[in-house]
Amino acid sequence: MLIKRHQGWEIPERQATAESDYLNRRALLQKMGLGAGVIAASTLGSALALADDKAADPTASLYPGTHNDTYGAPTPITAERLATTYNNYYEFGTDKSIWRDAQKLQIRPWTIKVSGMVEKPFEIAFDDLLAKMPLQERVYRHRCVETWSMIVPWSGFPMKSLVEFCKPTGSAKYVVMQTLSKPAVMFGQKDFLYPWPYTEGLAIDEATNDLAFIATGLYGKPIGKQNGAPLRLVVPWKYGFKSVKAIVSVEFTDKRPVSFWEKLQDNEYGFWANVNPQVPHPRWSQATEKPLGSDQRIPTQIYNGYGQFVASLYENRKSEKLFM
Ligand SMILES: Nc1nc2c(c(=O)[nH]1)N[C@H]1C(S)=C(S)[C@@H](COP(=O)(O)O)O[C@H]1N2
Ligand SMILES: [Mo]
Repeated sequence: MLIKRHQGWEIPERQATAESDYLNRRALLQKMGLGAGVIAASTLGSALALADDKAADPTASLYPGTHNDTYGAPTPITAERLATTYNNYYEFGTDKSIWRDAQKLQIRPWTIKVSGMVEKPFEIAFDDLLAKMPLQERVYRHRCVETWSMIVPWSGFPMKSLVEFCKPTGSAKYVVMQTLSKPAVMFGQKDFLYPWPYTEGLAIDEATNDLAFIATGLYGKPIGKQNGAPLRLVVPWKYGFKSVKAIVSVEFTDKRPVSFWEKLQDNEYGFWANVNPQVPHPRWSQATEKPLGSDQRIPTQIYNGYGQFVASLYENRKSEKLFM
């Protein structure tokens, strides 16, 4: 199958950070004669696998998917090495260097359970779901509530495609997603001070906003375990903790869920958690952020720069704590 690669995320050379592994890989592929605008997806997949010297993934040839730059082409793209070795994933520990431990997680077979207010509850294997979804690549900003940020090329499908596939009934108002429970591997889950499993939710109109995304890939490949394989939420206008990893449950309900961090500390981490530089965290300012790999802080933007796409969701919710 031939696909046209727009490569919209590729940034002008002058903006590229020298250490960007992703761009270096492009250069390598070009040297191998694979850098033309139109190349076979399967060839790209195997070339990337080769270049990465990683074990084969049965879905590798699907990536990166059709490039979609409806939501812009933010730059500079964070070095792949940084985005895949500096992570938040409390199931594997409370520091940032969990990437090695996360490799122990088994992601096949992987079943997603769809329940609650749906026409008919069902379970589906991850690979079957992936085969039914329209695979795209989008470059998004990511802003952690701790004030670090990154810009990465996710691959995956719109959350709204997943919602439509689940067939929620008219009474469903929220969608709740949960991470796998596996304390033997996710040893952080043995710590009973945390309300495991990690739970997050969105209002249905947020989940069906086209910006909300389910990532199954990153940097043109299947997403790594440390970043939430095999599938994780990406809601770039909200603080990063909303973007739940390693999803095994999707439930539709008319009751607003209480999410993981909200249960722990509701005065610091709310349900809506939209990015706003004007609303400080109780213990620190949110006015600026530090891009991974940079030693200079930059101003943070309202809705993390995505206001034109999502601000209207909150017009009738002004009485809520929208920004914490
Ligand atoms: N299951 C689970 N999902 C999670 C987290 C977590 O600890 N566990 N951390 C969140 C936070 S705080 C952030 S900033 C992002 C980090 O994603 P990344 O490691 O891919 O950058 O994942 C979010 N999703
Ligand atoms: Mo975060």
